Amino acid sequence: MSNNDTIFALASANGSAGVGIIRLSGSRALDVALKISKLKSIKPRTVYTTNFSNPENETIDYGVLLYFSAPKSFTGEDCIEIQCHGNNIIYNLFFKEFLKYDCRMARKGEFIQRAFLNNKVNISQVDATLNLINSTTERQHNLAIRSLTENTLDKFLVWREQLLEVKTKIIALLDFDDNENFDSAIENIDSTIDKTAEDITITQDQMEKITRIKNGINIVITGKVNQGKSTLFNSLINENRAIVSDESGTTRDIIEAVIEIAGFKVSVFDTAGIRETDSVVEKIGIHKANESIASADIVLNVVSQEEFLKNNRKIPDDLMENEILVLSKWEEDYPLNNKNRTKVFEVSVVKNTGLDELKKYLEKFITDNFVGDYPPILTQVEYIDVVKKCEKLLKKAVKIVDLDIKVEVINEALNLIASITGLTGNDEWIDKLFSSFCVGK
Ligand SMILES: Nc1nc2c(ncn2[C@@H]2O[C@H](COP(=O)(O)OP(=O)(O)OP(=O)(O)O)[C@@H](O)[C@H]2O)c(=O)[nH]1
Ligand SMILES: [Mg+2]
Repeated sequence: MSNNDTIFALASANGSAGVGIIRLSGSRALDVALKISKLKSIKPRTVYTTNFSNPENETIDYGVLLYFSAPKSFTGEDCIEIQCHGNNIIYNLFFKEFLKYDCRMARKGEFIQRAFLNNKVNISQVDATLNLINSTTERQHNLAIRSLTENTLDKFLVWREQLLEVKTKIIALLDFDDNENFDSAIENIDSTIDKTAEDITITQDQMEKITRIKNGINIVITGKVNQGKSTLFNSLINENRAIVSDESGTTRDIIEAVIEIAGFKVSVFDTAGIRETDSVVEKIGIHKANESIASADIVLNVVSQEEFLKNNRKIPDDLMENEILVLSKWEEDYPLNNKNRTKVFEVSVVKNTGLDELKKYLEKFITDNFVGDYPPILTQVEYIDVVKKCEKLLKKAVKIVDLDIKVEVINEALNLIASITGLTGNDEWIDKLFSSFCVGK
């Protein structure tokens, strides 16, 4: 397989539809278009309506043909777009013809990869396009469309500038170490490093939040066995997904459901009840439950009224910041005297009490924590890793007295930033990024 191949794919979704769009890109695209259409010549950016047929003159379909000549096309190569009737049989008949003319089916993301290699889009636009195509909520769409129109590399370029300035200043000091303003120069350098590190810290937090908005905010329901976790799960997602029974240890595995709260994509997880058990399967379930708590944005700790009254009847003071105490099966009158009431909800699914308050609180929690004026920024996990490493290096650099070592560490940070701003397209994770696209993009 080579990058000189002429590639084709369905650009619209599979299956029956009013219109289906097929794309061809590469040096043979125009020739193929002339062969399968009845057209004598094809001018760029002109709309043609034509019959499409095979060499035996059997009609494949009737539709629209567009030609975008290189380099003024999406991929930067000669591109043909065919708008036909939306139907898999028709698509396959077209593909059979293309194969005869030595074209091949595109790999996932190959069109946009070619656009990237031909400098038609930068990595920031690739990332934003992927987010746009995959967005399922308005918030995700909003972030993606902003990233597509604004430059998500800006932040990295600013940091690069600042660190290059730091580097130049350190080198100047190395050359003239009898500089009478040495101390103030060092102070100035360190303050720039500090400022950059601070900005990186803030941005890193925003990147994590953006990733959450993109991938889903996690709510994990946990607690001992038989507390009504699965019942709560079913009512939060408005569907009878998890098995509910009065048998302890009903839920063994993690069950996930995706819902939308305040315009955000939210994944709700029901987990195995925590208890001492000899069952191997249940133990695995409990282990998984504990793991999922670690990555939760919100933990719903479910304790039934019976369990609560049996124990010390006290609401713990040490609820985690993201922990909400759900006092379930709360059907007997029992007044609670506790200061920390905002994160405690008495709920009965049977009597339908407390649920609305809990849902409202979840909405508020998510809105307070995730609505923000985020800068357009790259969002792949790999970028966050780079930013984290960079932050660490800068915090280290400020403390280093030896100027030779200091400049070395700054250089390391600069190289990390360059690994993003100067991407060449050969990097392994860039390949991963392109393969996250569907075939046809
Ligand atoms: N009275 C009353 N019963 C409830 C309520 N919520 C759940 N239950 C009952 O409590 C029992 C246990 O419910 P589940 O939702 O299966 O509890 P769980 O915590 O998921 O249990 P495990 O999966 O075994 O850990 C079932 O018989 C439910 O019908 C409630 O609000 N009121
Ligand atoms: Mg359960």
